[in-house]
Amino acid sequence: MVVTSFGLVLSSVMLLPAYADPPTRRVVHDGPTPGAAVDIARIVLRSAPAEGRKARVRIVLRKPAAAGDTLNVYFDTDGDHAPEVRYKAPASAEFTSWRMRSWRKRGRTLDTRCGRVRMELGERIAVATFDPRCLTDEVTKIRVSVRSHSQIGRPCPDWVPGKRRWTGRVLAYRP
Ligand SMILES: [Ca+2]
Repeated sequence: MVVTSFGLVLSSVMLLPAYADPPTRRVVHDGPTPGAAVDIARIVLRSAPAEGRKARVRIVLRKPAAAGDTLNVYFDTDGDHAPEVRYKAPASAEFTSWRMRSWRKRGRTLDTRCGRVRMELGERIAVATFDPRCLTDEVTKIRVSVRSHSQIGRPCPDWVPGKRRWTGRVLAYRP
């Protein structure tokens, strides 16, 4: 994790009045993180295009993914601080997803119909998809937190937007 010189760069929608709906896209830039095994440059969260479709998280790395590099993508769907869903994806390997009880405590594994994440060796961009209805039909807003680490040697994590911190919310579905 690093506190970037830019702080959290949220999209210009912050200028909207407080009563406005959340936006459908959030971008968080993260400055270089010295020592991070998998240095995350940027994440982009987009609402699902329509009900029945999936929201999308694009994760841009500073260098191509190497063996052992792993992404963890956490989703908040109910507005409280704890995540409800976590995906874990080692580079070029199958991902696993769980229902979460807290940041650390995993519950049952989730059906892949909820969404997926894939990071390919040698690629700088990874994409996660998420069905906002994965757990309940009542989700109207979502937000994410991304943690990278290495499974080889020291884990050296990088968190965006920060350790156990969330992006701004987006609408679950585009209006
Ligand atoms: Ca939550």
